[in-house]
Amino acid sequence: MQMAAFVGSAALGCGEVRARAASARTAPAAGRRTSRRAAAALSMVTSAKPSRKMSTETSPVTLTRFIIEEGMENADLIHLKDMENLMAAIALACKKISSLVARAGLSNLTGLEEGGGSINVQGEEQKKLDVLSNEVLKNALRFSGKMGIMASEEEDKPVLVDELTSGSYIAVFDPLDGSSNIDANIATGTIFGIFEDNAECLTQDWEDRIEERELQCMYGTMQPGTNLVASGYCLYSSACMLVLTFGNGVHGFTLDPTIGEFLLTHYDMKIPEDGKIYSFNEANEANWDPVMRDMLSRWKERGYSSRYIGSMVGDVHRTLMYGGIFGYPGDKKNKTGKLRLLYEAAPMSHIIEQAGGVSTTGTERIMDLNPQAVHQRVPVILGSKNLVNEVVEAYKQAK
Ligand code: FBP
Repeated sequence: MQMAAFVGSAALGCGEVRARAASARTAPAAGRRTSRRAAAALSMVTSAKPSRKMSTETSPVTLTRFIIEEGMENADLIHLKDMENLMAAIALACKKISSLVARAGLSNLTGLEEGGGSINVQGEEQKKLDVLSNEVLKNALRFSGKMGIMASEEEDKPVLVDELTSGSYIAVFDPLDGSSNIDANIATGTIFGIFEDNAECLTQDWEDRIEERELQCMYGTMQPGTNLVASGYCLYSSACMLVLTFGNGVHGFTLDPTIGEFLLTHYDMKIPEDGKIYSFNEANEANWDPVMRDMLSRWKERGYSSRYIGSMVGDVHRTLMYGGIFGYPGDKKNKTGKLRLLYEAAPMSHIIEQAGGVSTTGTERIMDLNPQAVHQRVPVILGSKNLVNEVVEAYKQAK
């Protein structure tokens, strides 16, 4: 739900309402009619009864205020108390990464780490901002006092948080998704998921059995999406936006650079059940299986539009807002596709399902998948319920 005022059917932001009110004061009769309505709308915006579901000029709903009130209204969401610190840490890291990304060209932060010599566990050349964003997010989480283990796209294996500042949550994250787009200032993002420690790797006294403990913690990290207690992404684009779920709906917070706060702008986001946009890297089509190739031709026959940024966060965010279908299916070259289950597909599936959409490999619900490795890849097809279910049905028929 966006903060706005309505004149006829047109949604007007504060600025627009003020502008109309000012111009109507000098305009002839017809203008005056609009001014009365615009003025009424303006007073509605400024005098709207503060609600936790809507940020207004006089009552901005910050992320922290939202989590506190969400906790007071939903006693069953037992993790929310801990989420205050955790989300404050993640929000701080995202603000920092947003500013680093925005100033990359000005501060020599574009290009490859060590001129291309730094390769991550996936065999990808790390960008300077991949490495920096990873450090920023790790440190923010480390000092939240809630984190026990962190698994990142940029870390070979899960990182244990030292005793002093550790807690019992597990964070999985892609610190800067879509890094191939950074140097061109195209939308990128951060993806994160939060689990509880279910392998007692953080609670048991391991004495000096370090390796055994590391192994146990590795297991603790590899949990199915259904165990996620919170998931989200932060989009770095024309606006910086944090979209998240605690398992009780999806909410969007836009960074207000004038006060440096994420403010609630999208309460209870719902993905349209249908859509007319497909978002796939069609360059891989020749290697897709017949079901996906047939689906693509069906979408084209129906005159759907193709939109593909090449940053999962950007493509999924648009799909959430407008409806449609996004995917990176498996193909002859990469049987399991490209996207990572633990810190890309599972958190994004949590968000999409909480917004009323569907997320699948084509044959399995992604949230049910038990990761076998931290950097395991998985075919991903997600988005509007009716579009994705049609793909699931097509795979069933193809069996
Ligand atoms: P990283 O940038 O975090 O490695 O993520 C992978 C990614 O960039 C996704 O964001 C995006 O959806 C996909 O790869 C694009 O892949 P391709 O360039 O093969 O279409």
